[in-house]
Amino acid sequence: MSTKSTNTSVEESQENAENRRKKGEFVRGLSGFRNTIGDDDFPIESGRYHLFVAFNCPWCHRATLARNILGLENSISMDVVFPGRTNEDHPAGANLWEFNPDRVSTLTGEILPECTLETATGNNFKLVKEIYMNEGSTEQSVPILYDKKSKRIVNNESAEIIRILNQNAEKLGSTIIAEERVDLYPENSQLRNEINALNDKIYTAINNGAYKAGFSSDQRIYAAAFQDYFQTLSELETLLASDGRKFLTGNKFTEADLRLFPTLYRHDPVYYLRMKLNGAKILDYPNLWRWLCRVYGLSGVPASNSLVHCRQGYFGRSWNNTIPLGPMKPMSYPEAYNHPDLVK
Ligand SMILES: N[C@@H](CCC(=O)N[C@@H](CS)C(=O)NCC(=O)O)C(=O)O
Repeated sequence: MSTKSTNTSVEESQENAENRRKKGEFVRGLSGFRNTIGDDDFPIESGRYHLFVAFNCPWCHRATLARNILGLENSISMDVVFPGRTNEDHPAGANLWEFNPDRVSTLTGEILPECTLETATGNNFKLVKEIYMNEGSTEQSVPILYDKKSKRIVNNESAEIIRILNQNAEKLGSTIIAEERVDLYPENSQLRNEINALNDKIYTAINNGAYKAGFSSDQRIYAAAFQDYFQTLSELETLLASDGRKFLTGNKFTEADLRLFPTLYRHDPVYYLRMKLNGAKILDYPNLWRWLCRVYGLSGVPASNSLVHCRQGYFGRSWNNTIPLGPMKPMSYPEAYNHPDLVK
């Protein structure tokens, strides 16, 4: 077990992780592949890299947001797994991500058109686990940034994947000219400090905090996560209200916004129920709601995800195999995020 100190804006401290897990706390493990691109092993080339993602996974959502916002849809290819894991009757076992575009969604009664086969390794793997096994690893998580030329995993930590894409967007083949492209992590030390501080808070209390609330089986751990989550939402609401800023650090969208978005986008339709985060809806926070709609309105953001996948993935096997359909008021989601009466 690793007890080395961790960057808590990227990953959770592993101190006493086994003990904490035994007591019912959900503790997220560390990601094993932490390479970057731009050296001899992984040169920066357009068309060379690939993403493996699940649309229901919020960590993958970071990567798909970065890919779309930075204009990398044409130069970074992508495969999408089915949002539910394998069942007990699967020959490889249960709870695995699978590439299965023929699998029928229990929500829609149809296949999910975004799901793909595995197209990057040359092996037509059926399971994400096989991509890792091919490199002697027992991990099984998404997202993965993959090198199609050397056939190796570059990185499986979303916080680092988005930095890699941002830093190298131009040479990776962005279709957006530099002057018009968002810089998620601009070279300005004061701004970077602000982004880092927000990342730390948002990762701990919101992104990972939602999982701690939803997946821990100890009431006190759940209650602390619940409280921390809503306390942080209130702080962010106050921050946005303070001077009418459009985004978390001012008038430009940055990595801090990108990292907040996947959780808040899921909050009303999924996490409110599934993660037991039923203290309030984002709709109850006027500034956070406007921020959410504003980010949803950025080019490439709606296409970076699908709430059908989120609903299917989070509620699929639990909840008696039926998937809650709401909210319906004031209207359905994600349409609410760009409805003219609600986006003010
Ligand atoms: N640190 C990783 C965490 C990714 C992660 O936890 N992904 C989940 C899906 S939401 C996963 O695939 N877990 C492995 C599994 O459950 O089999 C990152 O942010 O990239």
